Amino acid sequence: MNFKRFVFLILAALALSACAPKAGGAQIRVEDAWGRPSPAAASAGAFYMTIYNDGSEADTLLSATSPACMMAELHESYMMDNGAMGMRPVEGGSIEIPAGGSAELKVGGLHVMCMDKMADFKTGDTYQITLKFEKAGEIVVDVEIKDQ
Ligand SMILES: [Cu+2]
Repeated sequence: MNFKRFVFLILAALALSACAPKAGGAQIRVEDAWGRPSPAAASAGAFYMTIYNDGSEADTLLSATSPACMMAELHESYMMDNGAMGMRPVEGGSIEIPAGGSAELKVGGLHVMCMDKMADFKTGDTYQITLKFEKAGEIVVDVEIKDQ
């Protein structure tokens, strides 16, 4: 093996190891991101998804942004004093994803509130949303608009 080839192999090995997931830490995976169809006249819409943490450290979803929304907030639904369902920003403004666990954003529970929507949400449309995690950093997810 000549020296040049040796150097190439070392560099290739380094490049590969840079791509491998880090041992431990938070390893975030987002599945089934979706939202209900709604006309642009409806000023807000909700996005739902399940966020898995396959790592050994808890991580925290800090915020969300999307070109489909002027602003996005992390919300929770709750029972108001009068028995009706209301919603509000989550306490502390963030959602923890436990190590080896998951957080389910679902109808009647946690959700990403898409405020001042920039578009009609039509069945079959897909919008990108960027989720920012404390440890995992930014993760871009496709949200599918569908009836469910
Ligand atoms: Cu909401």
